[in-house]
Amino acid sequence: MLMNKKLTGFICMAMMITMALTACGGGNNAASNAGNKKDTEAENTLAAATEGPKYNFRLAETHPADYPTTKGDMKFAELVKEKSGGRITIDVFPSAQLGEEKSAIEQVQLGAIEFTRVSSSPLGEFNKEFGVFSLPYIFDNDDHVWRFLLGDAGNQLLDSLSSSRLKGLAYYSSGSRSFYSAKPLTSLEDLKGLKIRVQENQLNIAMIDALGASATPMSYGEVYSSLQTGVIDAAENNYPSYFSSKHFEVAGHFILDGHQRVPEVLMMSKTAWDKLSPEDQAIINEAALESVAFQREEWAKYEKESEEQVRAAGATITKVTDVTPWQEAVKPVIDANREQYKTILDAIDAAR
Ligand code: GTR
Repeated sequence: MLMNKKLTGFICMAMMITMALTACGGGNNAASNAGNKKDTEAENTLAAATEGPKYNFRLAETHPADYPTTKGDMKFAELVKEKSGGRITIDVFPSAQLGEEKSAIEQVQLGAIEFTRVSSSPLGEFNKEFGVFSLPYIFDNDDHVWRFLLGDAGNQLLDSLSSSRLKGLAYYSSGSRSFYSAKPLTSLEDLKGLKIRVQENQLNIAMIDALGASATPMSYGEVYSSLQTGVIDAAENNYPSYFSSKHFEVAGHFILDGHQRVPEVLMMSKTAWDKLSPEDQAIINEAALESVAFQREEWAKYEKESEEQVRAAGATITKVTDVTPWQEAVKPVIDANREQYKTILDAIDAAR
């Protein structure tokens, strides 16, 4: 960060000199001298980034290559390569090739894999603070989530990952999660007694219990066959995952209650991070943050497209018009955890 600020400062200064000389009628020579200086500074930036050790890192991703989180990862890798003058490369491994999320987090903690993009929900088992996102109905909408994530509390939360041997880099969009099943789902009552797959986080079990169903935590990759063979009756996710994983083929009833908004997290192994120079850390950090806007755009497009696709495929979609009974049913889960998450919940309320 320091180096880049300094160099960006030089470039700005060079640009100001150019503008000032031109405005004062400094003539072509003066302007082009300043222009030369600017070119030299820019070359220096690149030279400084290009010098130093070479790295080839790996990034573990659960989703396939065309999914918005994977596209975000790839944008991140591209920016890192560019900013380091090709010195730091990151190979993105999509479709859980390096393991399901829980295992990816463990490997990143150990430094066996340098990067991963995972959901906050399984991450909550490695860093309690992240459990907050598994509490149901705490956000009103996507804007509310992003106001929180981009504020101080969201940043502190990312920083808190260092105590879990992880370096949090950025959040990505993940919309809201709702239930789906092969059985008709048109009201809260329909969930009663169902075996519902949840992400691997204890709070999800409490939430499903409170809704009168029984929770089966399992990894994402197992859900399709478990729905197909009847090991579970239902699952829950956002439109993009419901579509991309083809769960809609084996669970064609989707009820939009939007119980959770669980952001995605891009992170690095703390062990690998600590070995980097401050300049390289700055490159990684900047690239991660710059990739967010791109991921959010890709998300918005894909969310719309996946809704259209599952509707076209004949899925039955029910919108919950009054979410109050759902919120009341899960209130005991919030009450039981309010104290533990008080500071973060207050920050979430303040971002409302
Ligand atoms: C998706 C998320 C994945 C994974 C999956 C799941 O929304 O993007 O990282 O956590 O949910 O339900 O396991």
